[in-house]
Amino acid sequence: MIINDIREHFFKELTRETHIERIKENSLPYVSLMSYYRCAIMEVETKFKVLNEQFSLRYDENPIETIKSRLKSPESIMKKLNKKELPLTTDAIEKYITDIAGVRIICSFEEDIYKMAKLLLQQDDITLIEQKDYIASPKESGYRSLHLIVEIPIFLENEKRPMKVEVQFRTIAMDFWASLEHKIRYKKDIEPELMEELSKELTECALRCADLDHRMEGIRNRIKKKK
Ligand code: 0O2
Repeated sequence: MIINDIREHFFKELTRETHIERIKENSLPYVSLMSYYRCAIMEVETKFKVLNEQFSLRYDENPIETIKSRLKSPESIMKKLNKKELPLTTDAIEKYITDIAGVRIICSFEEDIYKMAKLLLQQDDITLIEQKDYIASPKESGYRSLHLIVEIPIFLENEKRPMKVEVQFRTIAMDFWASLEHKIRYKKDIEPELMEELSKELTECALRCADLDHRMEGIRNRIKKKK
């Protein structure tokens, strides 16, 4: 009896270990790819930190308020692949999902957004893949932001790998609105009629945020002129 128990235990342990080994083997390409995206985020973040540092030194200005970065979660990646009817492979992720690595640059003023975007795009290791200007043409929801999909190389032990990163530029007001709107919209227990009402109000709030941005920029420019 004891021998049988030991045998069974040994067998279970063995299958558990092989199972874990299999999972590790199968997930290695995914884990590696995510690690490359993390490196790409670091590269992009550094570029903006350097620019902010230089502006601080040369002009006594900090055009960037905050940098927030995120790697898309496995659940969101899966959802997006399913929505686009793509195979669940690392090749499909790399080729068709452009926002796995996301860097959000929160600027003080709208003008700073375009300045920072231009300075990034003129760097010779950056390739622009796509640009969506939701500041010039806000979304129906009222969402405003400048989105760039860029390709940036990361330097690994034996290779140079181009990686895609989505850079979203927002002012503090744009980010304030988008963060709260995102929270409200994802609340599952709001009835459709109330949601419609709230959506209208949120769009109105977005317009007020835009107005605030323009007024604050006006104040900044008046001070600049005086100087
Ligand atoms: P998360 O967690 O923020 O990344 P796609 O990206 O392919 O799904 P599309 O239309 O090409 O679709 O992308 P779009 O609209 O240019 O950019 C999508 C991202 O912009 C969203 O990411 C949000 O971060 C942001 N966004 C776009 N519209 C709105 C909006 O109305 N409200 C808010 N709060 N954010 C918005 P994800 O994938 O939704 O999520």
